[in-house]
Amino acid sequence: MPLPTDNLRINGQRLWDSLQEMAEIGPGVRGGNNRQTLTDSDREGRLLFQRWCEAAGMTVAVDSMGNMFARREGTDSTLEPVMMGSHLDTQPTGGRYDGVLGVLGALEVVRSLNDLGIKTRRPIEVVNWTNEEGTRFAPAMLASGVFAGIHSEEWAKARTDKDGKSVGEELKRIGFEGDEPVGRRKLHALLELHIEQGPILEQEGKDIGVVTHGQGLKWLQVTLTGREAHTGSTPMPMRVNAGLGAARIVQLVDEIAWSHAPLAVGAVGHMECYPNSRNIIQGKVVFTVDFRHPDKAVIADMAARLEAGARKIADDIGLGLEIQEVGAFDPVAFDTTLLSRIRDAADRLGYSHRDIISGAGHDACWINRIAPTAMIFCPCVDGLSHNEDEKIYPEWATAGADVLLHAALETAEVVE
Ligand code: HGY
Ligand code: MN
Ligand code: MN
Repeated sequence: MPLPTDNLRINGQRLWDSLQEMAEIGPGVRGGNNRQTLTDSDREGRLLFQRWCEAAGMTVAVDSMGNMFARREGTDSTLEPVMMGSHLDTQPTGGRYDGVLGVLGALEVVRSLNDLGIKTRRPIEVVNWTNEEGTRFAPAMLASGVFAGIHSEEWAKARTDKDGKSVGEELKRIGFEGDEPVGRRKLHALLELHIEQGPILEQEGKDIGVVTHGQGLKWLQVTLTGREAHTGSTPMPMRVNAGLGAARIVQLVDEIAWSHAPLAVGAVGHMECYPNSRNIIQGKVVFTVDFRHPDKAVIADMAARLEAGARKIADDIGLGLEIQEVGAFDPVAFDTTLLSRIRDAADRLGYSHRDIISGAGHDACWINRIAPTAMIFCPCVDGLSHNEDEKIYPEWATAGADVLLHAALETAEVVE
């Protein structure tokens, strides 16, 4: 259904300025961001977001997992809202746009509706989900997972960071443990704008990615236990080297992923070595294997082969081995009605588009379990993300938010 004017657009300059202003909070060391969840800088970013939302005439509610919901009333406030949003937390060496574009792009949609004097039948809510990244506290998409009924609130609040601080304690400390019980708030639909974090859209010269699916993920935390000993005086046959075991398992992860080319991916991003002294053979190594694929059976095969292979490597060296699943979600298929609206909006606005599968996980993957959900991608330079050099162009952000505006308006129903 074409809108009263097909040419409704957001204010791209205002969106770009807001993205740059938010990026000043929790700066990284090379121009990106280090605004990890539930840190002081996350609190500062949340407060700025809240001020902006209130200045746009919205009321902001916070649930017991710190999820923030900025609400713009519709003409019928009894109807379930259309939600748009993503996350403001970043990786320790993250970029300015991963997650943030989805939150501030949604805020820009509301700011533009205010400018244009457009009313909608359904309320609209802009969302900031707590701990999407899963870097400080595993797993990723933690609070949207509690909201969707995947994790219990108690289990989620007990997750601890490397210093032993818990999600529950840190939520209280930064003043974002809201009164609203997580998950009580209902929604009609969710739309999430996000950067692609991959190379396809830029390589193909496409403005918009219509995200039809999200691939599945499995995080396996491996603990290898050997024996600390002197690196100089201990004969090779006497060594029980946890570091050697870790190196062989990292190699195995790569081989398993390549065996399911071209779609499978596998890597070890997190690794802690103990005691991590130059002249002590590593006594313990803890690391997380990250496997992903659009097919659930392939993920299961990769995990099974990893466990069998790790057992053999540990036995060959004489290491203790513990493997614990610390994150997992199945591949998701997003809502076809919302996807059609996204394609139609891109066509109406003159933006090129292609269907695409998300390589990264997103809060939308969990919310898709409880309400119609879809995602919109914009390109990113060289497909680079989770790197301070992450880069997008203002026109890419504008195109994504324009499409979000149109898809949200069709879903929230414009009132003449
Ligand atoms: O790991 C992910 O895919 C997301 O960036 N948290
Ligand atoms: Mn993200
Ligand atoms: Mn991310």
